Amino acid sequence: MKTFFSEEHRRHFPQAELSGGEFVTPYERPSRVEYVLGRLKERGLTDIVDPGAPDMDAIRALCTPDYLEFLETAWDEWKAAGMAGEIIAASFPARRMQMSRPPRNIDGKAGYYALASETAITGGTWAATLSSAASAQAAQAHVAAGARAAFALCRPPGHHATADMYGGYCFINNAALVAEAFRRDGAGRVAVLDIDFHHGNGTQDIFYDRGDVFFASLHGAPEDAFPYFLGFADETGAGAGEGATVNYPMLPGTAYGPWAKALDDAIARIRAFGAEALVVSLGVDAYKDDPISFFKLDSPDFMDAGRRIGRLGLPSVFCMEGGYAIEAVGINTVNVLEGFLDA
Ligand code: FKS
Ligand code: ZN
Repeated sequence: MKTFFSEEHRRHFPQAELSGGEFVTPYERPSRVEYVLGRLKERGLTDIVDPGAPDMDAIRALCTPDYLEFLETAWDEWKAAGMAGEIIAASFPARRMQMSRPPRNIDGKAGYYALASETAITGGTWAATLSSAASAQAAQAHVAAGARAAFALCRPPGHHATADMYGGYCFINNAALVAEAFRRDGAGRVAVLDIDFHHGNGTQDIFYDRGDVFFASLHGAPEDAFPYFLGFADETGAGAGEGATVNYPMLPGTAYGPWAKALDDAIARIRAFGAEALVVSLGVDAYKDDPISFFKLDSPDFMDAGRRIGRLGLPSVFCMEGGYAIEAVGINTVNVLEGFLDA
């Protein structure tokens, strides 16, 4: 399996994440991918290629124009406004406030386009974000050209990003780019399977009313886990998309047994849906020692999960999402890929 990866990810390395009322070194940090690269090499998955430039037309088709302009210009505006630190959103359009008018002020704009305030924007964020999207796009092109599967080692991740919001360490929804690209390349029906510990609210939102893209997510129950306000079991899609969204919220302490049961159910539904291509939002923060999550999966469980996904037999693109137990991120991520290849 080929890996698509860009060194440009390094340009996104904020110093600060707002966590527990203090600024900490972000959990989502550049060293995460070093562990994945190291493990890929250890296991002989050494076909690692640079994706080249992103397909901007596809990115423009996914995101709103004003949101993209914000991402591209936010840092310069922030600096021009004399702000000393990194961009951290602090004011949000909340209940009964106006959501339809982006402010002129850059601090206001940050809040308008953010869905949470843990995620800082810096001078390199836009370049890194585009390189991450490019990896997803190149992985999809490789599979569309006939490969069974590809791994997009995306950083920053994407599954919390909507067409017009960033947050949860995400800026552009890489998995959604891949799903849309499969559709454009002729797949009538595509499925996104999100196994990251956190609900893929961005992906769900993008495809919620669509009958051509199925979305399934296994995650910490919203009552207990970020992003808190989406990912409930009764969210099943709308309009033409009714029945094409399925959520498996699970409680703190959930071990592999019940998690794998949910996975099997999601896989059965993807099969019944008639998907012709699969996108996996591959987060490994369901791991027992992950510092910000509460499931209890162990490393061999990730290989077993990969095997179950592989048995679907679909052309597949894996997009890297979360996972923060630094050394284990490499082992667990590559275990999913190896299980898949072994199915
Ligand atoms: C730490 C609280 C962290 C934000 C969690 C974001 C999770 C991001 C992710 C992604 F895949 F996008 F990276 N709250 N005190 O893992 O879902
Ligand atoms: Zn996550």
